[in-house]
Amino acid sequence: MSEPLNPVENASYHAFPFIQVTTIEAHILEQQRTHPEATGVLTSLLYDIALSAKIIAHATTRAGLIDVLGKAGLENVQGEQVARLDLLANETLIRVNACTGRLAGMASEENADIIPIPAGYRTGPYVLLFDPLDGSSNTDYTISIGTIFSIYRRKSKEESGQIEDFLQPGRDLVAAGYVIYGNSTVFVYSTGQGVHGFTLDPGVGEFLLSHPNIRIPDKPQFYSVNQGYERYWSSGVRQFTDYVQGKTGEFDGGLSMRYVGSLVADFHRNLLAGGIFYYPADSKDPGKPHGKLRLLYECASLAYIAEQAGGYASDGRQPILDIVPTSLHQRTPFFVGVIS
Ligand code: AHM
Ligand code: MG
Repeated sequence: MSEPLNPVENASYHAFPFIQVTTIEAHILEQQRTHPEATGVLTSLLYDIALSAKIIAHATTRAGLIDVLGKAGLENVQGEQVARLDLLANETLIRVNACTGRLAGMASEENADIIPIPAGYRTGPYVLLFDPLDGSSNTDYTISIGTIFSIYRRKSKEESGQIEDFLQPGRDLVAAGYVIYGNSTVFVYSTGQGVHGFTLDPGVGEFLLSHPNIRIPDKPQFYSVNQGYERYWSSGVRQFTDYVQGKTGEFDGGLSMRYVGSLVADFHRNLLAGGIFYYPADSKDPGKPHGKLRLLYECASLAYIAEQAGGYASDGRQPILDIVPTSLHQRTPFFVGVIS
């Protein structure tokens, strides 16, 4: 029998299994090193988004204790009721990012127009788009919600960002990601070099690498769709649903159904466990013939993450990343995940 290691005499002894601790900042810097031409602006911008997420998480985790629940009594540009946490998350992202000199402008699901950089502040090479608090109809019920973001390089030469800087196809994304505020807060991002996830350690206030190189499993487990709207679907979407339910003989009797009603939560689960999320076009509301989800604030970013993780995303006809947007708040049918 071999002698137990003596921690004093053996440098290789560890009381706990050795786990490398990587902060999000160290990870982004490491990825930047593979791009010698990088200036560090993108790295700092991603870190600013992580800071915004910490501030938002600080509010969401205390939501029943501080006065942030309920509706704000306003309608947004989409004609939807704005939750007070929507406003808090939106204001946080705008205030953290407006004056850093890294952006030429921002666009938010909550704002009708481009959010300019305040007069007197420097502008930068990127534009930032976000859904500040996705799934906010769930905020009052302690259900997971999230932030979704995308970053493009500006195209225009003017000082402040122009509409063409924002209406870029997902293929031109420089970086994208999301934050999920669930039983823990997890930040997932990609700069085109795989997908990486970080869990917020609230004790030290840092996002630490917890999910390196996420790959979506080839074999789907779940399908996620609001089946309450089935009567408004096309026959094609109904057939697709029969298929994922195994009614046409696939998937050993069918996939299991999971639907939270927070896109970030449904997407995150399916990314890690394997599955498909869809929000198809429906005839429920003649004002929204392309479904509910927004191309620029929700779908392009998650499509980019899905493709980087080995999955796909489509509007039913073409890859989401190939769609050239024509307006800031345009909606699209969305099918994302893996089906094999
Ligand atoms: P939001 O950005 O205003 O929260 O709306 C988007 C949300 C998604 O998170 C979710 O997938 C969808 O709306 C749920 O809609 P529905 O209640 O119609 O199923
Ligand atoms: Mg949303």
